[in-house]
Amino acid sequence: MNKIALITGATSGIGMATAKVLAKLKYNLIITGRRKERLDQFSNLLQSEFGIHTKALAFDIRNEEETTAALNTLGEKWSKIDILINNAGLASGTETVDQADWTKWKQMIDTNITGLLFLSKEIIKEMVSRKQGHIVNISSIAGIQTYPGGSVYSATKHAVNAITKGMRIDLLPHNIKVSSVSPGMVDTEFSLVRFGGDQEKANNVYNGVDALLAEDIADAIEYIVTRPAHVNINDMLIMPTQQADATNIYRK
Ligand code: NDP
Ligand code: 8X3
Repeated sequence: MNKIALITGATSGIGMATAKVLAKLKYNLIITGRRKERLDQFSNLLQSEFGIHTKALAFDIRNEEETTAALNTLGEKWSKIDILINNAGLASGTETVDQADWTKWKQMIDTNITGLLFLSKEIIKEMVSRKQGHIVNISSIAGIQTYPGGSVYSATKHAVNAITKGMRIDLLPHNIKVSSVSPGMVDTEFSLVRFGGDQEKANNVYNGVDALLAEDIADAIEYIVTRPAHVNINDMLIMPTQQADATNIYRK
């Protein structure tokens, strides 16, 4: 029987590329995101292109009731999740702390931390009862380094790193692997979202840089989830060649 993976935030970018990689490995996939039409279209594509079963769950990960309702539809067929990819997340704005936009801060905290925790908690229960599972949390270079205008986004990714380490310790007796991937700049919809749909500002982020592609991160995730049972990759920090760290970028 095919194994099952759940990927949050599979309507674009890293989540979408990861879904394709896991579909190629013949995982049946639960994919999530808010944009239902995109999700359903992608679900159909995965079925036809890779011959796998899929379940598309459209919900806002910040909303506990929506998340619970979505997970309650999994039933016997879909509840035994082998791999959980906690990918849904965002940065919103680049305001300095004195110019705080509370709504944006709250959106990042509620999505990147609270949403990740709430969904994981439900899925971990089943993994513990079966004594098997692998959780991969998508963190960031921002989880290691804070940069101007990135305080709260960076705080959320520092939190993801703390949660990853805590999960790894707590789940040690239950044979559950916990990994994280920490990318630098990846050319996805991330910057478009960060700048509220301003395409020009988003393009400027990647100006003169060969940024990472979503497929590069999916490739790393493929490596992480295909290691032998006795090997766990704790974290992978992956940068574009032209980016040394969060603030040192060489632009051609
Ligand atoms: P994208 O904007 O392309 O994808 C983000 C995904 O998250 C979308 O599928 C989106 O789905 C989902 N999402 C966002 N908010 C919610 C929500 N409230 N409820 C449910 N789903 C949500 O960006 P990336 O692929 O780049 O980002 C994926 C992860 O990678 C994020 O955690 C990000 O922080 C991290 N990352 C990104 C980097 C980059 O440079 N791109 C670098 C390092 C880390 P929908 O809009 O349909 O809800
Ligand atoms: C996204 C990369 O450098 O904007 O996590 O924080 S960065």
